[in-house]
Amino acid sequence: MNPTQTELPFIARARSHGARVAIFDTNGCATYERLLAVSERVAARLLDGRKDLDEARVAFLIAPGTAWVAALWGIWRAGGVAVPLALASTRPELEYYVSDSGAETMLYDSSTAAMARPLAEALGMKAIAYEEIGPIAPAELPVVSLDRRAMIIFTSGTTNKPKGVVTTHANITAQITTLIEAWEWSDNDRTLLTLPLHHVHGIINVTSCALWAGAVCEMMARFDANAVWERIESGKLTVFMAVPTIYLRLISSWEAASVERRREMSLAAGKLRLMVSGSAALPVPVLERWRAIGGHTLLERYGMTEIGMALSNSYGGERLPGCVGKPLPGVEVQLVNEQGELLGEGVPGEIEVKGPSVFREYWNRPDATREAFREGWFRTGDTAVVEKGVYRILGRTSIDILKSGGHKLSALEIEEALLGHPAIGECAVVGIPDEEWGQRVAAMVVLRAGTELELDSLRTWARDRMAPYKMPSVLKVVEALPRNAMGKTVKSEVVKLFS
Ligand code: MLC
Ligand code: AMP
Repeated sequence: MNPTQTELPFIARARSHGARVAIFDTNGCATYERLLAVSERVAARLLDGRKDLDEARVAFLIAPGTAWVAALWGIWRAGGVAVPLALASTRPELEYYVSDSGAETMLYDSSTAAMARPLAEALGMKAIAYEEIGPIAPAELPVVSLDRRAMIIFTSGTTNKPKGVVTTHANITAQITTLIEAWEWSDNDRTLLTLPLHHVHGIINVTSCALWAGAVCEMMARFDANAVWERIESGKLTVFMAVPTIYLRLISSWEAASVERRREMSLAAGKLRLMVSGSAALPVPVLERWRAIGGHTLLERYGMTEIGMALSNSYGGERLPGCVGKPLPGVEVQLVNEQGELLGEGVPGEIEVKGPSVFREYWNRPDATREAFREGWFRTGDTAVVEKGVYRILGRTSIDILKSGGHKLSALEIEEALLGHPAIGECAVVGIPDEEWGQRVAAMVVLRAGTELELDSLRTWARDRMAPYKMPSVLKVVEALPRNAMGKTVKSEVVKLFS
């Protein structure tokens, strides 16, 4: 902690950007001054006479836009820990996030009130509607040191319940500043957020980097390929970041346009200074197609909720297709074998990461936190190989972790939910390779005697129980799951049976 620090660095940055426009959303624009004023109001409302929230958790379910940023900043300025919730989550999922994080307050907006307010009431939380936070007597805001907890983002893993990843203000500052330096963000930039705001990709890489730099961040309520092309064609954007599925959607939209319009679209895309892909492997054919259409070799980088971004292709130099480049400034990366021994070039191993951007802990899970580190290095569970100093991701060490449309999913979590279906006696969930989604969620099930199950009815049943991206989109009913001599399901066999 810097002993002379009186306010968090992002606040000092925002002050220096003053009257510049920070955000464009569906309601109009907001300057940095306005963001500061509104977030101060949110902080005062949350404090409600207290001097400091002292790391109390505040969950918020708010659509992307000025309100979302003001909520995040307000929570931070009041000394709270922000728990951003996913708009796509179902009620049982939200209940879990709120209960597990021990959030005392729920902030929501008019678009989420129908879900958020009854949930908060049922759980005995304080519920605050963003629109109802009116002018309020200015409160003295606490001094929040950088080593304090700032945010909990839930991530699915090798357990059947998601874990809360806790980052401090220092972690978040490091996650932002490494990207500002590597990708040369400046106040001349203008970006477009199309990603959900419950993952680091949208929260850190797009929104927080833009606002740190004094850039303009346009925020869309949700991804829409045609609307993104319109913004690209406006000629105003300089930076765009997305997951591979989004680039595929943009390619389809381009292909559906007239020859004349395509020319304009391509010309406009070529004017951006930086286009980045991440959160899942970017297939080389997609990179090549985008190069032909958009005139960019997409900059692919590698990251994770627990560490922010770790590896990145070069901004100014050569970008190698199928590779994720080298460690970002301030991030240490190494490859090790199962015994934790360091590996040399050309030998595949697990990626371990160290540095100020690495998270502090899994919320309330000291054992999981301990297991996630080896001698101070965070064990990512991803396998890679280094060739001429450049990293190439080979996959995950656990078959139970899936990536679909850029969302990390736990097969175990989905299996647990599916076992609640009256017709399902046993099930195995796997990810099967898919051009559009990277992986598709596939469920193999053994039915209870006398029952039947179709994919459509399973998805209808699942709608109230899991977010759309977790729902199986492939179903196979079998007499028995492939099992080994110990009776354990052999997931690799399950995958083969789907192909
Ligand atoms: C949605 N659908 C899927 C699906 N997701 N089908 C199969 N697999 C999936 N994964 C279906 C829905 O059920 C629905 O079907 C239809 O597609 C439209 O659903 P939607 O919810 O409207 O989806 P859409 O808006 O099209 O979403 C696609 C997307 C979204 C790519 C925009 O998935 C997305 O925003 N992904 C980004 C996630 C992200 O930010 N990841 C970063 C993690 S951080 P029907 O039949 O009902 O019409 C991280 C660290 C790092 O990874 O390195 O960055
Ligand atoms: P999340 O836990 O949602 O933050 O997802 C992080 C995971 O996404 C990593 O552990 C990787 O498995 C995957 N990932 C992120 N970027 C890439 C990439 N460029 N290539 C392949 N996998 C990636």
